[in-house]
Amino acid sequence: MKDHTVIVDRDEETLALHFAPVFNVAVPFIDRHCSEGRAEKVAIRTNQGDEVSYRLLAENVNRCGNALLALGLVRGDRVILIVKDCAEFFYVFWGAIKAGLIPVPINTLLRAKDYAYILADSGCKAMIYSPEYTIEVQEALAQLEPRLAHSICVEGGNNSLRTLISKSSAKLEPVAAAAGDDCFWLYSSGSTGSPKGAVHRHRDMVVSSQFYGIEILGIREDDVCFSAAKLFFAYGLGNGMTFPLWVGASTVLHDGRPTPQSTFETIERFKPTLYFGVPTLYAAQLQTLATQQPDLSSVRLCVSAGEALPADIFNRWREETGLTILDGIGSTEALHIFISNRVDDYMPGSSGRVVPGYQLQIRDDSGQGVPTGEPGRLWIRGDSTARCYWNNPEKSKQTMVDSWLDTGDTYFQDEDGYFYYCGRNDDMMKVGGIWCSPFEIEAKLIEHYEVLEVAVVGRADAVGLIKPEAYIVLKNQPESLDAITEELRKHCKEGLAPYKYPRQFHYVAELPKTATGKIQRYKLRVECQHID
Ligand code: 3UK
Repeated sequence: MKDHTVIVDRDEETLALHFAPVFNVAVPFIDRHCSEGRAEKVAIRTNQGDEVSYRLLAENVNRCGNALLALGLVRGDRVILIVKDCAEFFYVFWGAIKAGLIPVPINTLLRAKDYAYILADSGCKAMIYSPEYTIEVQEALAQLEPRLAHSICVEGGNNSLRTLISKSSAKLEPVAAAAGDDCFWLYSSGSTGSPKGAVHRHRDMVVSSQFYGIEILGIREDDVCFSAAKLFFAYGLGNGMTFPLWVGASTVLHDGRPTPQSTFETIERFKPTLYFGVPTLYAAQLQTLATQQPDLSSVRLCVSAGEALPADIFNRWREETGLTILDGIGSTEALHIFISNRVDDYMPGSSGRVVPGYQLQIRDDSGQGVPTGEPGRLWIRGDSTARCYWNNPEKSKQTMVDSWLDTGDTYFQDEDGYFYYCGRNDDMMKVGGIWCSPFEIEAKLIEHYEVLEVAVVGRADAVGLIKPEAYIVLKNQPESLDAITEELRKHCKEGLAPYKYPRQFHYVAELPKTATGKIQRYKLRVECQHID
């Protein structure tokens, strides 16, 4: 086998991938397309009007890799990306990998405090950021001790990434890596508020592209992908970058907020064939469809993940658009989707069946498999799962056991093999497909001088999607509950990522607690005593 190649063995039942002993994943994802005759094909289109061919992509990946090496970075050094969806995201991500560095894309919706934590935890040597995030980034850098060696803005000025790229050579030899070597990290939120870096290997993106991208989506060279979920999420990274690059297809990037308006406009303008959303966005888009009829005729298939897709949204979307939404569950640790519905085999309200290449087990509290129909904790095994959490042996030991991964989710499987989501095993919730820790929102609210005690829980809205709600014991009876609510909402929005504020505030005389003083959040989900 030649260097950097993958051989796919597929029969009816199983799928096996064989990697060359010398394997840098940037070669099959980026360089291969030029040698396979796709150099002039458009790889990336953006809402800013950019068009990047596979040739230009390969050259700019090399330039970017050279620019990072010229800073003095050495093999294994981490490069943080706080970068919006744009072509430079691709250049930094793949340039780093090709040069033997570890790219670490992070959520661009976070705040200075979160960035400071991740910058310190990762021990990164460089950080690349889009100009939109300058204020939060500078505040994070000011908190860092020792100072970060290199922070580089994508554009503007003589030291911007664009300038560095333009001055660097378009030739770069890939670092000789192995399929099992560390390649990139993705941070996942923890219930106690500190994100954990999931360490992924060179082979992982190949595995998810082949197993989910090709086997489930049937992605082909003539597809055009558009992911409303951003590239910094493992979900968006697969949808909007790795899957299209694996088969030489095209991707459409939008650097703004995904709203019904912006997503419909993007679909009409760029005519994607595969559209990737999250349940809250599908629900909002359905509302818009009541008054507008965007042309969605280019789309052959829709995908949903991040949180469970209610059957009602699936059904109404089909009625309105004629399109099927494939719900599937994935995770940052698994890299992408491992249980999914299929075009010719789906069950509304279910996550579907196992994706080829993965194994699943539903276990009871003692670790034994449960009978069909019984809920239990879902464990998965597959070759795309993270090797460990960076710098966190305790959490790694609990979560990654004998090549199995604990998803933290409760599931049951029915007689026909469909898997049904029953909830998390911790207090974490998904809001708009993004992690939200109740403890983090509580910590913010308790900072406010009028708040004595607080508990935050997730509650399903009218269409069955979870939203955070706060139960608050105030120190003093306020003159106006509306005014205090407005103030608390503002307080949250200023100090937390924008999607993390409570949608409802309930004022209560006391919170339900156990004998040992632990708040009983499950009781709040059921009922509460209002004083308003
Ligand atoms: C929940 C779902 C029910 C579940 C992700 C697709 O969401 C992704 O990764 P995260 O690390 O979160 C993982 C957790 O989110 N979840 C995700 N999808 C579903 N619950 N139905 C679903 N369809 O709790 C899971 O453990 O943010 C999704 C691809 C890659 C991903 N990283």
